[in-house]
Amino acid sequence: MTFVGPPGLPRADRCLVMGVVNVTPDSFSDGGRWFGADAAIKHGLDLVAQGADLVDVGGESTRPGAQRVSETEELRRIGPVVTELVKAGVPVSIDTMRAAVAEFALAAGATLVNDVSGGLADPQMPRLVAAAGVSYVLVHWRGHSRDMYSRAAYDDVVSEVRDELTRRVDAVVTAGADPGRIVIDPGLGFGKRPEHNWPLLTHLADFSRLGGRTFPVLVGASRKRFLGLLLAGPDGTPRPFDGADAATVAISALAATAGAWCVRVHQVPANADAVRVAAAWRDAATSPA
Ligand code: PMM
Repeated sequence: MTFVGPPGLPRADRCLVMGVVNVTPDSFSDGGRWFGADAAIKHGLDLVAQGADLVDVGGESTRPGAQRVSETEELRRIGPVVTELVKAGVPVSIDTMRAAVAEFALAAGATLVNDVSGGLADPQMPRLVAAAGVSYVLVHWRGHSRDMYSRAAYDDVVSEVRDELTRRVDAVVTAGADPGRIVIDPGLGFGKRPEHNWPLLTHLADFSRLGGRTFPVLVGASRKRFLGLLLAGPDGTPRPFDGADAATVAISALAATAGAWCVRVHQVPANADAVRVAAAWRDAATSPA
């Protein structure tokens, strides 16, 4: 796998760290904490000061069971946050399934569109990404959060997710997008049960080669429920999300060692350390002793 990402995005000789700014009242782990624009802007700046290479701003929760927000409300949430972070020189990714929201953010200076629906939620998205010539995170997805577990059935999760991602890449490229600007994400937790996420993680390299093309891979494991379940107490109670940060760091180290291009995380400092450890590990593994 490759650390080289699409043009126009931060570059490093290691896996990048994307810090999460959820401007939502109801996201899984941090809903409500950065809901006001000022708090969200400060949080984004703090994440960069802590070592984030870019910041992912989202105005719609995708936690399991979440209902959709209106486009107007999503724009109201992300607008000032994207605008001010860009003004401060922060590389901004916009986490949205809506072409109109992506379009607003791009006009405000965002450099990456992160669409957890892989272009399925809004048929305008592939065309927008193509016309804008912007980099695009294409995430594996089978349907909206309100009922996504009903679609979480796989015989062979790795090959089915690969096949579905390949079809989405073809659709986005057919709409005119530059394949060199696509980042692939296996979509941990999106239409996946906890047991589906582990084989996806252990086969990350399989997602960097799709349909004869090579792609950078992004991993979004941070604080997800499958980590809380792994770390459940003796009575089976899942570990609360904020007790899953060390497990997230472990995943970041392992994913970066496997060659992931970027990890999307809520807590930056220890993950920024983890990707540096992974880079040293990879370098030593490939250099003569
Ligand atoms: N997960 C969430 C939101 N956006 N984007 C990408 N590319 N990959 C993910 O796995 C992903 C994402 C949900 O997480 P949160 O609501 O806890 O931030």
